[in-house]
Amino acid sequence: MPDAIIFDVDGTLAETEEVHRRAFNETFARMGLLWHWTGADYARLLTTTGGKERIRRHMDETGAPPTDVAMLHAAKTERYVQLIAEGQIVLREGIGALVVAARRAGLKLAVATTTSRPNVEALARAVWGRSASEVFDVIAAGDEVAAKKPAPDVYRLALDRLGLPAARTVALEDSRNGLRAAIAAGIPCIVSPGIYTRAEDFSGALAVLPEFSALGGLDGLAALLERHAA
Ligand code: XBP
Ligand code: MG
Repeated sequence: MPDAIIFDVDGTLAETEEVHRRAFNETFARMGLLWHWTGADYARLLTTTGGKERIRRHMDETGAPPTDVAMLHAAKTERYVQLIAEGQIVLREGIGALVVAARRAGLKLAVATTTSRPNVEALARAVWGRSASEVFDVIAAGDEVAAKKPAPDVYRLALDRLGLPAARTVALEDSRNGLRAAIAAGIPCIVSPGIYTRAEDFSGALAVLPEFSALGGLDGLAALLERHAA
């Protein structure tokens, strides 16, 4: 059994990306920018992790006039938090049960995400009715590290705060960038792709599952890790 499970947030705990996309588009319109990201645009842009980085890429690609990215992104976060609070989202299949079982078994729970802390708080409040720090022992967020996924920084920060070696933990992810980040930090990683990441290459993953419910709970998780270690 691992000592800790480290969860990605967007696409893993819940299918949040369409809420992110809506928050981006509503914010662009409210700020008077004639920008709009369709689902196809967003699928492409998502390979750049981080909202601010994604906005900068859009400006580079379209030659849009310079915009205050930090201000724009802060407004997007505010809108995203509102939308999540309005109850737009549910946990992905298997996540709720896994969190309960892991807590009961005394495992530590952590988050390693590209998104920022207010978005993790909003999600925890909406789906568990609790603050994120009541659900997770450790939260490592994108704005706390120098480089976002696929860099290992946010996973290393989570390990540091857990006080555990990588091999005693397991990561759950939905994307290739997330998988690469976990692997680069030496953490075994299980993937269940989300709506935007189904076609990605997950080589190096311990397992690729249709949903996290297919893991077979903590026993299934322990069996997978044992096979990996053998
Ligand atoms: C998810 C992301 C995030 C969200 C937007 O990556 O890339 O950027 O799309 O969040 P992962 P912010 O699930 O691999 O962590 O706008 O708050 O950056
Ligand atoms: Mg993700």
